[in-house]
Amino acid sequence: MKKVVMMLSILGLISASPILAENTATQTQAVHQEIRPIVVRVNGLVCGFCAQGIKKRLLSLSAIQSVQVNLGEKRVSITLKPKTILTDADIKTAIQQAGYAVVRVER
Ligand SMILES: [Cu+2]
Repeated sequence: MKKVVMMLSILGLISASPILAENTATQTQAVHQEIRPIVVRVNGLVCGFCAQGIKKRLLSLSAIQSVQVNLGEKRVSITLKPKTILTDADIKTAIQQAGYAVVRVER
C-alpha cells in the first residue's frame, strides 16, 4: 500500500510540472507524426528583433506550423504542418526577404 501511495505522488509531481509535460508532448508528437524540424543556420541573426522579423516572415508561409529561434546558435527551427512541402529555396527566399542570409538548411 505504501508503494502505491508513493507511485501516485510521483505521478502527481510529474504531471504538475509544465516543463516535463511539454517534453512528453513533444516526444509523443515526434513518434506519432515523425515530424522533425528543418534547421536553418542564418547569418546576421543577433538579437530578438532579428528573431521576430524572421519568425513573422516565415509564419506568413502557409506550410509552416511553428518557428523557434535560437539566437546563441543563429539557428531557426521550422516545423511544417502535416502533409506540406517547403523547399530550401522557399526558405532562403523568405529569410532573404526578412533581410537575412541563409548559411545552410539542415534536414
Ligand atoms: Cu537583431
